[in-house]
Amino acid sequence: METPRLALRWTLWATLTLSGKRLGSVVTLNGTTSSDPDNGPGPLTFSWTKASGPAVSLSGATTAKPTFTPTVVGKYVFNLIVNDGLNNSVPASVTITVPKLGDIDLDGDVDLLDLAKIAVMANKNASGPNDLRDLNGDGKINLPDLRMFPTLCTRPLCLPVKH
Ligand SMILES: [Ca+2]
Ligand SMILES: [Ca+2]
Ligand SMILES: [Ca+2]
Repeated sequence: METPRLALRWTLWATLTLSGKRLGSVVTLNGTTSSDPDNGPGPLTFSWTKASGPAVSLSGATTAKPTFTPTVVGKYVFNLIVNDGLNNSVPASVTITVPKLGDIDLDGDVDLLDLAKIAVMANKNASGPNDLRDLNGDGKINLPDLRMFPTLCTRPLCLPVKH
């Protein structure tokens, strides 16, 4: 009895050094690199479940690429099991970090260090719908995002915690 091999990979945006996903944007999970060494007896089927994290509705939980829209800050952990018509794979797990809107460096605070990371990208296109630096989610990193920033600061005067 062999077990289907399974691989998870991040979507397009995984190559970013920014590992978080933007609050309020659709996140796509991707199980398409899962494989079965002998391609049978049946085509691979997919079963995603949420292992931990805030309540969320996963759309397409039996497809290769389900989606969800995080509306709450937190870490979302999903498990994927594939089945080849006979056997289940071992579960693979993926963690999606969704920081506060404006927390670009993922340290839990929204402060001037985060603003600096947005400012250096000013007038560029966002890397995709999950780009943390596109605060208003319009696909561009520009003045409206910089204007929005002060409303998001979690620190007095937006000043970082001194280390
Ligand atoms: Ca097989
Ligand atoms: Ca931060
Ligand atoms: Ca924007």
